[in-house]
Amino acid sequence: MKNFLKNVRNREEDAISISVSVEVEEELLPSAAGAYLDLEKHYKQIMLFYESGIRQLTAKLEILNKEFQLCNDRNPIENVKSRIKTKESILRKMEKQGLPLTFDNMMNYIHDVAGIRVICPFITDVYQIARLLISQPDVELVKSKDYIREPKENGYRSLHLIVMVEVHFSDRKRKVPVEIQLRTIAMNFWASTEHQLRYKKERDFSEEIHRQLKECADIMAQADQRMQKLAENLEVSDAQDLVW
Ligand code: 0O2
Repeated sequence: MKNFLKNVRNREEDAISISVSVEVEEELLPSAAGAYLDLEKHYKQIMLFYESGIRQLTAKLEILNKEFQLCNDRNPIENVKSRIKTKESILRKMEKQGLPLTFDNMMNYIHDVAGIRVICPFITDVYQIARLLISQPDVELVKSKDYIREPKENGYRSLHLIVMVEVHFSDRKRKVPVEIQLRTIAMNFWASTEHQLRYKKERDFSEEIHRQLKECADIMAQADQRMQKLAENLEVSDAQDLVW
């Protein structure tokens, strides 16, 4: 009995919200277990909400890619990956922002619980796909950060969008926030490898390592520019599309 109680308590602490407190007095066991089950169910419902937003947007991206392929004989999207942020990562972000750990705060202030990464061959593809997506009536742009035009200090490049996408559930229509990161293959090569080396490890890199990482990012950016020029010369892409 004691072990079971301990188990309930540990699993409850793992959960995202601390707004439901579970008593661990032995006589309160039935309601404690009930509260835990409710919490689990609520969490699953919320995750379904985010998962549905991802599905809706990935379907749109697939359609855009196929349509473009039919008209232009090439794919502007190399690949699409999606993820739901882990509970640990959500909690870390909320704690960092000083937010009380409640479902409401998660849904109102953490906009990258659902994330999609879109990898494109050319820079023009990145902007074109982004524009086509947000021009759809059921996709609302909430925020954008153009780290391609203004790369981060360490050389990170990507176009970040926070969008609200409409999803129809059995009884109502809801707007789901999703973060979309769009970048070229070269930008993704840098970001993925740099992530392996450093991101989130909070490891202190020497000035020299920073310099080398930045240099690699610049080499990738130069390669992107050259491929972009080639694509324009070969009329595979249009410089007019370099607009956000
Ligand atoms: P993960 O594992 O991808 O989820 P905001 O959301 O606007 O309050 P935030 O969260 O700092 O502020 O957003 P920002 O700056 O737009 O970037 C967040 C995400 O971009 C990160 O998510 C990474 O995916 C990616 N990113 C940003 N900077 C870097 C970088 O220097 N290197 C790499 N490799 N990726 C980067 P998470 O939540 O940190 O991680």
